[in-house]
Amino acid sequence: MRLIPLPNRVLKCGEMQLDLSTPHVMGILNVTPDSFSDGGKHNAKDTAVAHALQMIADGATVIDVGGESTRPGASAVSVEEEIRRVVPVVQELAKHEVIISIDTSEPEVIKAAVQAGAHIWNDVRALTRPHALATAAQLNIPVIIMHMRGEPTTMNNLDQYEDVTLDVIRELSQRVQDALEIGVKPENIMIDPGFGFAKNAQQNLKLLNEFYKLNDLGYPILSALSRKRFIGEALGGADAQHRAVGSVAAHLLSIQQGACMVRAHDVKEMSDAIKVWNAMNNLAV
Ligand code: 9MG
Repeated sequence: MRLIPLPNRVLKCGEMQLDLSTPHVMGILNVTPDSFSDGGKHNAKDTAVAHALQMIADGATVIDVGGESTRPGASAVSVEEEIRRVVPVVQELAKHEVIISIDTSEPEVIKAAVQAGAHIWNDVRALTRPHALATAAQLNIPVIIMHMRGEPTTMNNLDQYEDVTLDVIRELSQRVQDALEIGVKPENIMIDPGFGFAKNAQQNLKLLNEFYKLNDLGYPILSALSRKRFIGEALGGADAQHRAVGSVAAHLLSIQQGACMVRAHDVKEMSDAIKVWNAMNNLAV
């Protein structure tokens, strides 16, 4: 592991700007039917928005809204259904001072979401769906290009690497190159090594230990480790609800190595950890 200062860079998100010289928390807002089902007591949209507002109060500067579950075994969702889940929430969040990212691989979903006020495209499939590259160039918004092999349904059989870190860097670099060639601006690109996507526990740990090597690509880096299975395994088999501290620790290790944004469920805990990290870094001695 090597310590790396964060880049002096700004991400332009519509009228807002994100200063990437200090780490940011991206709060996770899943708007799949199972995420906010409370037996019909509250409207699912209102419950989702209330959760997002709480994450903002807890320190999130970005909210990542997702209407498709990428867990292995999750059922496919139509574009129309994804739009129906995501857009009303985005319309509501756009009334607040927060940067909205959309976790989708579908060009029609991101177009509808941007129309409704979203700022960033977070694509776990790295703009591989038909027309995705051209749409990213045309929308001229920041895009998060994540490393994965195959699809969430097939990725677990695709974890053969010579050297996981170097292979991820090479494959991400190719996706970035494809984006640049079609006209995506370099200042709109963020990268993400895709922890847990087509990687086993040992490979995820090696990637975390060598996270600093991703800086060689020259783009701001998102790290998304929150409650992932390998964190649970490192904790001796903790279930998802008991992985907050392990996730915060792993995220901090990635921040030390250059991550300028972390995608988190446990926003308050993560923000507190970053406050300590910032205090340490701003020491004038
Ligand atoms: C939506 N989503 C789930 N896991 C993710 C990860 O590791 N990175 C990014 N960018 N998005 C993710």
